[in-house]
Order: sequence, then C-alpha cells, then structure tokens
Amino acid sequence: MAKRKGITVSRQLMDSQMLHPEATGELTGLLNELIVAGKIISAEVNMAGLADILGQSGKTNIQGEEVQKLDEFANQTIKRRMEQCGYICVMGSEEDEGIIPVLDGYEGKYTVAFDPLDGSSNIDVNVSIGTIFAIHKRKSKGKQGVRDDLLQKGRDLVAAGYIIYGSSTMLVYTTGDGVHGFTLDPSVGEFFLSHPEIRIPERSQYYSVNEAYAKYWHRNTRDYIDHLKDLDYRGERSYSLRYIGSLVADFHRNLIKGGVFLYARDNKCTDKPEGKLRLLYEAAPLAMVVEQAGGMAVTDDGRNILDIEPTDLHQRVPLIIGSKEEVAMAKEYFGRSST
Ligand code: AHM
Ligand code: MG
Repeated sequence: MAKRKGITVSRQLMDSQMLHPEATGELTGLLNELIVAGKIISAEVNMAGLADILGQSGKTNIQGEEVQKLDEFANQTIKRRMEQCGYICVMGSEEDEGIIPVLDGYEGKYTVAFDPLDGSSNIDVNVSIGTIFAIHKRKSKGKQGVRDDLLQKGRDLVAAGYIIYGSSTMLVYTTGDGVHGFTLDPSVGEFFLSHPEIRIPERSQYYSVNEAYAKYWHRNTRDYIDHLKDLDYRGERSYSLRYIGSLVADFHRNLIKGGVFLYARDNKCTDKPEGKLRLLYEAAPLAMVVEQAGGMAVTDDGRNILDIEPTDLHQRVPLIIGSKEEVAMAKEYFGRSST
C-alpha cells in the first residue's frame, strides 16, 4: 500500500494490518497505546525547563511535593498505559528490576520491554532523549506472563522502535516491513508520516563512540577506530566523530545520515564487562530497526545482536550498530585474535 507523506500513524497501522488477513488488530492496538504514552511523555519533556519556574509560582506542585523526575514519570506513564491495555501479558522496564505484571483480567498475547527515557542524564541540557520499545509474542500458556516471555531473541521481535523527543518529537518503528518515521504535530497531537521507508546509507562518514574510554578498550576496538580515522571517505577526508551521549539521538542521526555507533566493552568497567547498554531495552530493538533499514548490529565478537539468546532481564551487551559497510568493517577487526 502507498506510504504517502502526511498520512497519520493510525492510517499507516491500519494499512499494515490489512496486509495480514489473519491479524486481530491487537498489535495495532498495542502500538496505539504506546503512541499515546509517547505523546504524554513528549508534553512533559517539553515542560521540563519550566518545571522549577512553574513550581515556584505554585502552578504545579501545590502540595509542595517534589516534581517527579522525568525518567520516573516516563516509566510510570508507560506502565499505567500498558497494564490495562489488554494486549500484553507482562512487561519489562530498564528502570525496574523484575518483571512487571499486568492487571488481572487484562492479559493479552504480547510482551513489551522498554527503556522509558534513554539518555535521561541529558534532560537538563536540552539534548534529545527517547523512549525505546520492543514487542514479542508471548510463549507461555498461563494467565499472567512470565520472565521467559521477555527473554526472547531480537530475531523474534514482532515490532520495535523509539520515540525521540528532540527539536521535534518523532516516532520511528518497524513491524518487519521496513522502517517508518512520523513527526508529531503538537498543535493537533497527531503523528504524520514524514520519513517513509527509511534506509540507512550503506556507507557513511561518521562514527559515534565515547572516545574518552579509548585507553581502556580492547586492542581490536582501538585498531578499528584508528582505521576509521586514517581512512579517506571517498578519497576526500577521514571520518568525523559525532557523539551526543544519548543513544536514541546518536542512533537516529546515524539512521538518517549514515554512521556507526559503538559502545564496546572495556578493561576498566569490571562491574560492566559487557559495556553499558542493555540487550532487551536498547540493543535488540534498535538492531531490528537498523536491519529493517538496511544496516547491521553486532557485538564485539561479531555475533549478530538479533541472534543473542537473553538470559537476564538486564543483560548488557557490547554494541556496534549502523551503516552496513562500517559494521562489516568492524566485524573484520573484531574477528582478529589479539583482543
Ligand atoms: P541510560 O539508559 O541510563 O540513559 O544510559 C544509557 C546512555 C545511552 O543513551 C548513551 O549511549 C550512553 O548511556 C552514554 O554513556 P557514556 O556516558 O558512558 O558514554
Ligand atoms: Mg537507556
């Protein structure tokens, strides 16, 4: 079906649903509920800079309560929308240690894992932040969902995406038939298709990594980044570095402009030997998006992120994600023996 710029996200979801005659509309319903949560969070994010001012003038927080932190607000907002939506049986959040049940009588056939507000340390400085989500079909047969329903490979995701709260709010998602980007028009509260069929450039000119950790990296990571720096991009000049420190923002820029993002393991973080990013809430959903857009995501031992069997809800994983050629190049380096 034609994906014309300007159609609403509800229209697009209905169109995709109609391509699957067996579809019950539950995935559409679930995505719509997530979108509502995203709009609520977006409105709150836009007010973030005013919270103190309004608080002081008594317009908010009349009880004298502390203004809720935005990441907590985002987490609560998504949980509230999800627990009674009727489409999921269990959820997992980067902010919660264990699984999160749904309300009795509202069990559905999907699961959702989310990072409610990724990059939240950047809120105070107006840098883009985002909500990442990952949807699987449940495996268990009981009434409530269980931990194993969430511990599924990225390859088995039925939908994934993110909402980025930036200069505009955008929803980028995939249900396995390409990647679609919608921009929120805040004056009418609707997402309109602005980026149909997103394809990540196969080769790029940018790399994104926290280079301050270079001295702690394994040899292969250092060699790879040095190689990028030495390389001529189309015979003109070497790669440029772009690092925001907010994964959704770094990923989104690379998705549109091309680039490779790395968060490798290092020798210093003995408490985080696998790097910092979470498989279920960050790496796997973005890996599905990037692969659907023509890119790739691997770990620093060359495994495809989507093929990793999760064993823990908060499992971390080294992540190299982005344009196909740069990730393939990384795989070559990481395949070498001298780590
Ligand atoms: P968060 O989920 O607690 O916000 O942490 C994840 C964030 C990512 O958005 C970003 O890529 C990374 O942390 C930046 O980490 P660092 O400051 O080590 O470069
Ligand atoms: Mg995060």
